[in-house]
Amino acid sequence: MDFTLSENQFNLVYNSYSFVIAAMGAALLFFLLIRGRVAPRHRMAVTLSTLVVAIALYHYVRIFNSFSDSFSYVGGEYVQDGRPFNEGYRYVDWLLTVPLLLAELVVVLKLTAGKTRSLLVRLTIAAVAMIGLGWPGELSDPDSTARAVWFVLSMIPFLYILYVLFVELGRSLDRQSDRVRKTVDALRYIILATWSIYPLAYIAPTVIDNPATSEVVRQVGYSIGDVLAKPLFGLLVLGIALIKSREDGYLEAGGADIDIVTPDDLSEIVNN
Ligand code: RET
Repeated sequence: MDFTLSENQFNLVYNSYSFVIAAMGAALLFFLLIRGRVAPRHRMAVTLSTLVVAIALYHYVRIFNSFSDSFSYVGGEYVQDGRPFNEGYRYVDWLLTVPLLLAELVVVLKLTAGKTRSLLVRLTIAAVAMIGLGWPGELSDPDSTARAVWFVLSMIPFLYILYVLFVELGRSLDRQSDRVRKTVDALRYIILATWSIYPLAYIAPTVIDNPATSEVVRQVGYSIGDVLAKPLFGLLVLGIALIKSREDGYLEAGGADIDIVTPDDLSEIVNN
């Protein structure tokens, strides 16, 4: 659907993409630089975070260019009359990164091999289903029944993922130390809060009548979600990997006493 954005609306979306690119790039460098401070047996989680932000960095450059190319500046406004904006980059990005994000959380816990496998398989299938079922709805008309049906279908795997994280993962936490358990507990609430941004942004075109406003809300919403769900989440998982490294007695010269996040910080974030 072609529409027109005011200069401020266009810039808000444009700048939010630019912000995400900077955040992903910085996170990529940070995860690469920090990995030596994590004990080798806990590095897999950091490697997965590194991949996630690298994949997102690439896709956001594509999204940014596709968005800019679809508009021309005419009479003080941005008219979407160019090449169609390709939302597909976002879904391909999620298809790759959401299973990796869930894997981060699972592998950092170092559960038994059987439990890890079973969680990874089920969470990956659910993540792929959630995104695959959301995509056809994204392409359909905002007020169509089709969009509502795809939304509901996509919510099923979404709720299943939350069930696995809150109920099943909860049961496997008994063997973790107090600090790790508290951090993981907070992390699950952070997933709940940040991942809920996506379905909300998705329904923006249905609940907001003005197509320009709803497009801005959707794009900025997804961008905020991506910064919280990828770099921030990666930092929190890194926090767990560092706690576990220290619990295992891994001391790296000069690097033993950094604390990215403490369980106290996390409970503060969650409680506020
Ligand atoms: C869709 C479609 C509508 C229903 C639901 C959705 C959920 C999307 C989610 C995406 C999470 C993406 C992340 C990306 C970060 O890397 C597909 C919008 C429930 C939860 C975490």
